[in-house]
Amino acid sequence: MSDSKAAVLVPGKIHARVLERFEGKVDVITAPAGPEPSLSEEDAQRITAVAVSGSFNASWIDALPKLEVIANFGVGYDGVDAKHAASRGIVVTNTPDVLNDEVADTTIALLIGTVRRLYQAESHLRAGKWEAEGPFMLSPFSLRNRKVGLFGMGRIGQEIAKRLEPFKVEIGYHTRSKRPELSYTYYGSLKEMAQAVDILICIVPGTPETHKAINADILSALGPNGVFINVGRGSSVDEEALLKALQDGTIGAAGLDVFYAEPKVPAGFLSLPNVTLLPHVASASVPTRNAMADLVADNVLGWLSERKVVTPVPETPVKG
Ligand code: NAP
Ligand code: 8YV
Repeated sequence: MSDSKAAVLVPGKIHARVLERFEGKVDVITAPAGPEPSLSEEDAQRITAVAVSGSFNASWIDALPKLEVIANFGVGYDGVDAKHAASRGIVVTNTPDVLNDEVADTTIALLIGTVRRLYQAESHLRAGKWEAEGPFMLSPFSLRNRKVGLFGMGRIGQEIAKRLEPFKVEIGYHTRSKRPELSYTYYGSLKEMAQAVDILICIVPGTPETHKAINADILSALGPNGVFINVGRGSSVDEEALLKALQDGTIGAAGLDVFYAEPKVPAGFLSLPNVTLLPHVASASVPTRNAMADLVADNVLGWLSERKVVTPVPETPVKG
């Protein structure tokens, strides 16, 4: 390794394109991911940038005295301690916007798949049951005459809402601040919205405020015809309460792309007929993940060459 190049730490795995973009421009230092840093003192003293997909906590940040920038692979940066980084003057970046359309498309697919039990219908066909036993059951639910409430109406939430318009459903949302430019119904509280709608889509970031916000009380307000879709973060859901609500008919169905302790999925969900489960794939297409990888590389290389980043997070604002 040449000392003249900047040293960039990649803890754990990252999209291959990030590493391709770094080739010949920086020295990449790899380390096993985990709660505590595992690095030589020599490497720790050299590292000025980090590219991470997953978690980067205060212990890692404090192990790197020369650290200047942390580029997160993903728009949600709940795994990175951005407040701690800000207190040390370290810039944090994420990957907003380039994934909005992909995630919104996947949300609509997950919603319809869940409401109409399409994944279960395909399993029926694949198992030879169509021929052996007859047609798949009628889906208990439909999108017809539905009211949809979005918990979160940011970059992705707005793309989901736009896609819902042609489905002729009523659309509302709950966020902390009303967006007067939007014509959708605003609800001042999550509970009020859960009472008023019968499909609830979660697309808020994972924060202390949204932690387990979807609890037994909210699910009970959503009601027995209610459908819950989560494409935000698993941490926003009390999974025990959700499992119970699906088992005892407190709500009707759920479609989940994200889980509290990924990649672990509570076993109870696997045997339920009224749940559709995806392994966190909302942005997982080759073109969209390439665009996210490019943004990570642009942020790191831009900072190292010109002290400029494309997409800083609000906790660490930097002039582009
Ligand atoms: P964004 O533009 O920052 O929007 C976040 C929205 O959540 C805003 O409308 C915000 O409104 C609202 N919000 C935040 N905290 C809230 C709270 N305590 N109560 C109510 N509303 C709250 O973010 P985005 O780009 O749309 O992404 C949203 C999240 O989606 C990401 O952070 C990530 O966790 C998740 N995501 C998941 C996948 C996946 O693969 N499943 C892919 C991409 C993103 P206010 O600030 O007015 O409250
Ligand atoms: C990615 C995401 O799957 O952008 C996000 O916040 O959750 C997803 O797009 C993830 O960040 C990469 O592993």
